[in-house]
Amino acid sequence: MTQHKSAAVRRKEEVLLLPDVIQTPSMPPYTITYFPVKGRSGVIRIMLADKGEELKDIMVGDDWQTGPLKAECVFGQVPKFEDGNLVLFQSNAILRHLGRVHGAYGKDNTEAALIDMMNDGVEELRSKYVKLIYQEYDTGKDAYIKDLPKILCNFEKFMAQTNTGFLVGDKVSYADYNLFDILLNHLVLQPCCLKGFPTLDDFVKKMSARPLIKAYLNSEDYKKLPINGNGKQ
Ligand code: GTB
Repeated sequence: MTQHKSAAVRRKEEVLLLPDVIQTPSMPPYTITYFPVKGRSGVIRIMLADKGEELKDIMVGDDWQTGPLKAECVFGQVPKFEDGNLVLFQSNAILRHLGRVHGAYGKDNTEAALIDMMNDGVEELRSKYVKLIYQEYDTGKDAYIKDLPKILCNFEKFMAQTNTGFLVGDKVSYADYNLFDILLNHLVLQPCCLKGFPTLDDFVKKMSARPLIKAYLNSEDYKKLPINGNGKQ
């Protein structure tokens, strides 16, 4: 697959070419505009932390509906993500962009297709999770937790069969970051949810131990953000 360079990568390369006197010490990072929660920004934050990339935050409040941002959002929702002049909405499109730019989209079209497939599976799980959290937490949590093993089993089987510690191929992909993020949410919802899923359990441990992810998970930046906007988790 062709690897496109992000504006952040290009800027780093350009700065290296500049004479010392006009080098600027701080380069503009990627920017995310979102509510002050992990939500759909969580995986983007984890992925960029693992890639050693900076992320500038623009936090929006509940009053965002009345300002100019809402109209600017292509689908009326955040996150909004900026990579130089490129402005993206839709969290999975943002992940795929970062996957292409940072070499986390498989080694060929076959792997890319399988990575997309697994990410669609993660999105289905995330959508169910969001519905539970925002619409039926008090009435639906027991049924959700009862049903969860059926869904986790699909990821467990697929990853066990890949047998590399990742969903597809032998390198971390954008779908791995997405699975990792949603599994972290589920470990808060139901701490024992990975019991009986040794491959997923091992995956979470290994992802958590990647040095830059470990540092990020231990940081105030990570800890200060609640998972969701309504106090439920
Ligand atoms: N399909 C879009 C995407 O993937 O980016 C969905 C974006 C979306 O749902 N945005 C919500 C929004 O803008 C906030 S994320 N709401 C304001 C509005 O519609 O006016 C809500 C959310 C919280 C937590 C999780 N989670 O934990 O996974 C996911 C989504």
